[in-house]
Amino acid sequence: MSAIAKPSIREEQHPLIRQLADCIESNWRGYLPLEPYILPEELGYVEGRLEGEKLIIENRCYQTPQFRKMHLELARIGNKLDILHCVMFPRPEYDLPMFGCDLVGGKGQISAAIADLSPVNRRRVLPDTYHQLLAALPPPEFKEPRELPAWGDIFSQFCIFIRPGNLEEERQFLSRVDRFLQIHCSLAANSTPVSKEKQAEILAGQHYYCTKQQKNDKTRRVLEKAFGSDWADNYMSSVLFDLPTDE
Ligand code: BLA
Repeated sequence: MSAIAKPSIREEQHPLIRQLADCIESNWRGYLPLEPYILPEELGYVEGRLEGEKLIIENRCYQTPQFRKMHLELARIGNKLDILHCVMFPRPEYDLPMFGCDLVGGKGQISAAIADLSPVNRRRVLPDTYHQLLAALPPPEFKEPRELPAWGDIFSQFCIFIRPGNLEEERQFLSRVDRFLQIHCSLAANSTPVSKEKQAEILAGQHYYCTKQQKNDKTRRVLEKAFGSDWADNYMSSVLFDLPTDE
C-alpha cells in the first residue's frame, strides 16, 4: 500500500464546496480535540458508476469528547454533480443541536445550499444561548430561498435553504455557515453532561432527526442509481444518518 495520500477530490470541486470544506475543517481543528472515527467496513473511499459517469465518495470522520461522530463527505459524479455533505452528531449526554449542511451543484452552479443547527429536545427548540447568538446574526438576504420538503420539519427557524444566485450570495452563505460553526464548536467545547432523563429525550430527538433525513429521496436516488438499492439503504442508515445507540 502506498503511503502517499490520494489527492482529495476537493481540488476539482466547485469553489464554494472547496471553501466550505476548508472552513468546516478549520473550525473543527480550531475549537475541538479531534480523534479519528472509523467508518464501517470499506466505506471511507468509494467508487461507483452512475449513467456511465464515475461516482467518487470521499469521507473524513472524527470524534471528540462532545461529538460521537463528525462527518464530512465530498462526492463527485463525472463532471456532472458535486456534493458536500456534513453532519456533526453530538453524544446524547450533551444538550447540543445537530449541525447539518448539504451543498449540491453541477456544471458550475450550486442548486441547493442548506445549513442548519437543528434542535433535538422534546419541544424541538434550540438551547437559549444558541437561540440568542443565532438571532443576533445579521438577517440573511438571499434572492432565491427554496422550499423545504415535507420531511424538513426537523430544521430550526435559522435554517438556510437557498439556490445561491451569484458570487456575493455564495460568499454570504459561506460566512453564515462559518458563524454557525464558530458558535456551535465554541459552545460545544464548553458544554457539560445533562441528567439521564434529559439524555433519553435527546437520544429520541436524534433518532427522529436521522429517520427524517433518511427520507430524502433525492439523495437515495443518486446512491441507488450508482450502487443499487441495498447498498444505498445500508449507506444511508450506517454512514450518512446512523442512529445513535443507548450505550
Ligand atoms: C437535496 N441532496 C439533494 C439533492 C441531491 C442530493 C441530488 C437535490 C438537489 C436539488 O434539488 O437542487 C444528493 N446529498 C446528495 C447525496 C449525498 C448528499 C448523493 O449529502 C451524499 C452522498 N441533506 C443532507 C444534510 C442535509 C440535507 C445533512 O445530507 C441538511 C442538513 C438536506 N438535501 C437536503 C435537502 C434537500 C437536499 C433539504 C432538498 C430536498 C428536496 O427538495 O426534496
